[in-house]
Amino acid sequence: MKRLIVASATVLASLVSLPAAAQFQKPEDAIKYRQSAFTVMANHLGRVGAMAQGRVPFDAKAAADNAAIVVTMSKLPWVAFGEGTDKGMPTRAKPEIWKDSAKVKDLAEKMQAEAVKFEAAAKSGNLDSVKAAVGDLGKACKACHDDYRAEKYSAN
Ligand code: ASC
Repeated sequence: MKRLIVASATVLASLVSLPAAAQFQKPEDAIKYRQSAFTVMANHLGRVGAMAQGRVPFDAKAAADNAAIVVTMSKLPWVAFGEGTDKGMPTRAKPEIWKDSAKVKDLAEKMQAEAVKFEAAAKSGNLDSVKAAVGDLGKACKACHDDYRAEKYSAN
């Protein structure tokens, strides 16, 4: 039993020390992962966006819960943009992402910072602050989409 625990711990240690890119066995896995993270993030931002637009009643607790999910998701996609993940399955990621990596990193960090502010606004329970923060976060999303997201999915 003890040996099994030691062996398991060794396997775990090697897993967590692997470079991030190695968490994906093939480009398709990375693309699927980042698309999934963006999808979940957009879904939970959208729920609060609907409140900000008055399409659904403002629920401060739900807004704060959704915002916390947005913050968590906002951290996840970036590791899945490693070299060689420009193709492997249909993607809207433009090739420029891998040429302008410093610019993309900056946009990604700005978006994450806006997500943190958005969560703070949601926690405040003030609808006007939430409206402003949803707008700012949406702009940070768009800043990257404008230059780095294609209109159409690639063929593969
Ligand atoms: C969203 C969402 C996006 C961004 C973008 C901002 O809610 O799903 O992709 O905001 O539309 O312009």
